[in-house]
Amino acid sequence: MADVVPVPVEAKPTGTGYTITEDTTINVRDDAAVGTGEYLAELFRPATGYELPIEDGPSRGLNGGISLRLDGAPSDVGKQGYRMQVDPSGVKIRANEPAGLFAGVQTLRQLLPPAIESKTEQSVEWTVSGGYVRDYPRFNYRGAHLDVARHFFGVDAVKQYIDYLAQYKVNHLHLHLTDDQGWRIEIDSWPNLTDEGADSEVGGTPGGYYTKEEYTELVEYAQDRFITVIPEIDMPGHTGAALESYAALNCDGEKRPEDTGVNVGDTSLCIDKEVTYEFVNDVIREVAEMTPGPYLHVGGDEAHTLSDEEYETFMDRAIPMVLEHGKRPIGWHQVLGADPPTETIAQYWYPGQDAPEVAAAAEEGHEIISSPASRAYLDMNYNDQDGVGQDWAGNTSVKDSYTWDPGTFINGVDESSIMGPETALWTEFVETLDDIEYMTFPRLPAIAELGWSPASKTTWQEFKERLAAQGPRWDVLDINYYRSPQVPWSTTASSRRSSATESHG
Ligand code: TNX
Repeated sequence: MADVVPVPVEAKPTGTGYTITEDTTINVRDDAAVGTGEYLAELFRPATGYELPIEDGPSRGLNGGISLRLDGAPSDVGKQGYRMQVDPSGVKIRANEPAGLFAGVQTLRQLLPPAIESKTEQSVEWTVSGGYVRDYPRFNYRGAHLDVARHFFGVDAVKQYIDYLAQYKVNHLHLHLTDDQGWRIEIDSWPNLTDEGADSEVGGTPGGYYTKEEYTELVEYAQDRFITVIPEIDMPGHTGAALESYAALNCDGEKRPEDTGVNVGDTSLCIDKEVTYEFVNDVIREVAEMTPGPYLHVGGDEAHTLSDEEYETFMDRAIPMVLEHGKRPIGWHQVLGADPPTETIAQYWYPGQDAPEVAAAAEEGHEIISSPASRAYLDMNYNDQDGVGQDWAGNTSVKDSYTWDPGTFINGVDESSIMGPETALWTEFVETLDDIEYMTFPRLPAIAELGWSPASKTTWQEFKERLAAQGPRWDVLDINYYRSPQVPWSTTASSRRSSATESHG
């Protein structure tokens, strides 16, 4: 029970456990739990080679199997928590809501040997150690951002990322869908956005975009894992791809040239043109229509070409459109400069702890997502040698990403105003899924634990041991993780990168 990440609220070992065998069944009584039962069966079938049929009805006899039920959980585990009991008669997971069962399944997965992650049958004794777990999150919101604009990542790569988030109980995926270098989401009323604005990326390679069907496929894949997709349409700055697609959106009436560089802050929609607001309204409407989740992110960062008045003029019109189309607006914390309505959530991203404007906004009732670049930016390099990212917020070691408190990081902001932490992975220099994995592991699990586990249980000394125990799982999953020297990885564990360089000499 000791090695689970994020560390559970309460876990007590109690002797003899349960062994999954070819006779094990998955028992599900509530319709709302069937999806999670099937997810669990699909997760465990390849490595065990067992059938693991889903049965409805009470657990029978000594081999009670794995039962998932929406009753019998203590009320203090809330909507996302669960209770789990493991003894020789079986594994019982109980929750108040399906999301809690899903969280319990992720814990169960980590209680089995790493070989459970294999896609081929392994001959291993599948014993879950005996014990009792009671667990629920510290923050209801635990997010991860992925920039698919600077480099485009297709449906399969994003699904893989979603699986990684699910594994560590992250429950929001923020997709940065538009920027200077590419527009990545189909909008019917403005077709040039993807006909012209999607065919390149940083460095001049081809790029791409999601059709509406593909976006919906991602949203549903995430939903099945209790992850809410948050689409970001970054405005009024970071709009080079839109300005490249439509001459009318430019103040000078001329299309902006394709942008394959990494500059920021030098583009903006034209604040004084009415067509700008028709465009913004159409885009927000269509994105809202294809997004079942409650949030829509309007970006709002680094509009350096605009005066404060122009910025405010723009946000005064754009933010109400988000509300009119039924979504709650989120903006990077600069959005607070436009004094938006209090429903607007501000995502804090500067590296430091002093942000008086954010503290004042929290005081007025705005909720805050905590993504300080010095801790939560997965595109920062680990040190001067390791990483495929940047260093403007400083190098960020695994320990740096773990040793902060999302609830108290911003001076003057009370924990009650913090929705939760969110990692950000900007992809100017992140080009492949291998790169994504290298920057994400092990820092995303670190921040996922800060988002889920009680602050009293998150000490670096213990965490680095738990993290080390994840290494063999990542090896089996073929994840290209960074073998930080801060973490006492077991000597048998080897990442793909190091096994390629070390063991074939
Ligand atoms: C700042 S963070 C940006 C992004 C860059 C990132 C690189 C934020 C809201 N804006 O446009 O990609 O730095 O780390």
